[in-house]
Amino acid sequence: MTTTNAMMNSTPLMRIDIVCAVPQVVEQVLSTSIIGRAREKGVVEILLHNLHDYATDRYRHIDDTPFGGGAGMILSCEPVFSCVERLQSERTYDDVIYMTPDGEQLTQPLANRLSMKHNLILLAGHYKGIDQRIRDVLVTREVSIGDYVLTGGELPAAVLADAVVRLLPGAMGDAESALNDSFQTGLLDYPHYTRPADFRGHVVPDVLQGGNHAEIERWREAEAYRKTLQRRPDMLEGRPVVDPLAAKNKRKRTKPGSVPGDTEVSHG
Ligand code: 6GU
Repeated sequence: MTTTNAMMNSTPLMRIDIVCAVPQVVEQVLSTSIIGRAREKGVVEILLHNLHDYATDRYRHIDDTPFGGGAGMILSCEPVFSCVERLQSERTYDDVIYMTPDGEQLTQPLANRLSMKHNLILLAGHYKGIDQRIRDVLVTREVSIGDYVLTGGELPAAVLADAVVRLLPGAMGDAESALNDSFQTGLLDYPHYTRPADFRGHVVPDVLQGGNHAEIERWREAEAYRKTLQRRPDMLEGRPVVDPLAAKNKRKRTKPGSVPGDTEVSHG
């Protein structure tokens, strides 16, 4: 796709600065597909900063052994303070987010809230840990992408950026509006099919091949509900029990905001 001037937003809605040891990993992921196009269109500006560029010794070391002993290397204060303070001298940041498995878990409501911010710094460690003083002084929020451990914060930073940027107005076409995503609707997604209608005897449900849109909508909601009940009953807690196939007038999918703890996205 080519980017025309008409498509360019003069000021991006959001700027994300990612501070890490291996920017190539993040750059690759965030240059592709919807996020890559959002950057081309000027919806978001994402800048990568290599901590090695802020090292003070000639071997560009950014880590050192831990006080008190133990295995693994610890990301040092100097390169991180130097990089983050330089950024902060140029603009005000809403948050400096440290990606760490002991942070608050990334959920759709958190992604929604972060999508309302204008300037974010994402800090990714790549070692056993980072000097606690970085967390005490610079970091305003700590986020994990789930209960498992990765070798570095680069992929988590890319995951967070992806989850947030796709919510920005203009990042996706209206048809794919992020508001219809699982976790925004409060239900898991219904099954999708495309041609052919019969693939090696596996057939597409009849209802989808007919043109009755109300019926299709009811089928999709019933399937979404069934899958959610089966796989994630916890998501249905506090939600009125409805049988979508029986509820003729109540065809509307649940709006974002109706699930406890959920946050409606409105950039208006
Ligand atoms: Cl944010 N960082 C690392 N290193 N591992 C993780 C994570 C973050 N979230 C889940 N596992």
